[in-house]
Amino acid sequence: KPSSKRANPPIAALVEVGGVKIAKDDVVRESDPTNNVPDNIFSKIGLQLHRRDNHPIRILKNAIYDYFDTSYSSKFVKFDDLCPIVSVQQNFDEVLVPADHVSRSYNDTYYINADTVLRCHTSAHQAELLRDGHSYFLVTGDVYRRDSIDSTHYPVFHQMEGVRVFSPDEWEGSGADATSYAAMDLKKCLEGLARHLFGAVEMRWVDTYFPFTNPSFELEIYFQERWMEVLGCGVTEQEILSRNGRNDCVAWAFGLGLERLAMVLFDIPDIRLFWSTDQRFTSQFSEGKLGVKFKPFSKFPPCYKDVSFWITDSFTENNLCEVVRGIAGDLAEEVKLIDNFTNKKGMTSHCYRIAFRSMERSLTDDEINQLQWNVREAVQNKLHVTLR
Ligand code: FA5
Ligand code: MG
Repeated sequence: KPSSKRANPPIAALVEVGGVKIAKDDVVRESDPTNNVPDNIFSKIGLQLHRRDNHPIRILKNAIYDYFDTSYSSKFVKFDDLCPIVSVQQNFDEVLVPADHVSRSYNDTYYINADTVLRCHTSAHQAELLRDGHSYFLVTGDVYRRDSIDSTHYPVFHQMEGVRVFSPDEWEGSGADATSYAAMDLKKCLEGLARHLFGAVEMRWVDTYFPFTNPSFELEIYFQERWMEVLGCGVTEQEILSRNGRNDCVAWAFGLGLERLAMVLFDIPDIRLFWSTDQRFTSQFSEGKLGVKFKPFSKFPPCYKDVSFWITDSFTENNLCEVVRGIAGDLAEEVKLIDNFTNKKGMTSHCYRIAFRSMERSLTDDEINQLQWNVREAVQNKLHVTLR
């Protein structure tokens, strides 16, 4: 009877990626403190939406390939089957992520053990491909992050990395210094890509920070009444180039969030839909068709449930979201802090509002009450907070 059974169906014990077999027991070990990969994350490994026939993520990937093939006479080498299990060195050290950077924490990243992670970005493959001598490449893959729950965040999503290396003769005659030359070329390339995909769309550049690029930028697109970040990019840190045999060169790199771009392209309102196998979703997309807008098959009502508790020092929102996903799976649409106060004794209380909604059917009151009951129980047992 517990709804959690329906929310998170049973999973296979073995998956295969690029010819490599991955056993569940090697990836999910609840008793191992150096491992924080839950069942529902393991169940996504190997699904590779970017390779599934007529899937919007694959259609988008191919449209981006077309743009690069046309603009750069097919010079970009494409990878889309690199294993998502990588070393800490690949994911962080080789792209100069500082030892104390938050992205390295167990709160943000899925660790298989202290030295091995589920890649949190496709940048994990930059250094090895530069070492292999590639100067133009695209890497598409599934990436994994402990993160919040809402319509534009999901713990597994797809990125496309692009890297282009310039040799000195390319910028020397231009009058610009190497860095400005690369930055200009990068923005021109990505603006061209946006035009190729969307035609006219409202977008803006925002300056930002990444450990592996300088300067660094994000591109935002106006979607569903707000600015949505769709990609990060910048001029590659010289140290990455010199460590990988490209001392005299300059390069740019970008990482696209494919779900978010596909949401804009096809007018898909919620990121969970990409995982749907419901025919009413899957039948709406076909290879090469970029102009089609998704028609919601029906809008089911959300149901809101609040949960309040006294937090402890170790409480984090990502941990709460993991617990909620563990119980409700894709029925959890949003988890949002709606109240936060500290009393005279110094105890801090949080109230979160959880929106439950299925993309495919109406949920019954019984089912939602059962989910909420299970969430409350798990929040108390796993997060050691005191329910109010
Ligand atoms: C990165 O991952 C950098 N590696 C990108 C990069 C590559 C920068 C090369 C410079 C050079 P960021 O963490 O911002 O950056 O993620 C990139 C994109 O992934 C975001 O812009 C967003 O579109 C998407 N994204 C991030 N988190 C999520 C999520 N939880 N769900 C869906 N998409 C996400
Ligand atoms: Mg970002």
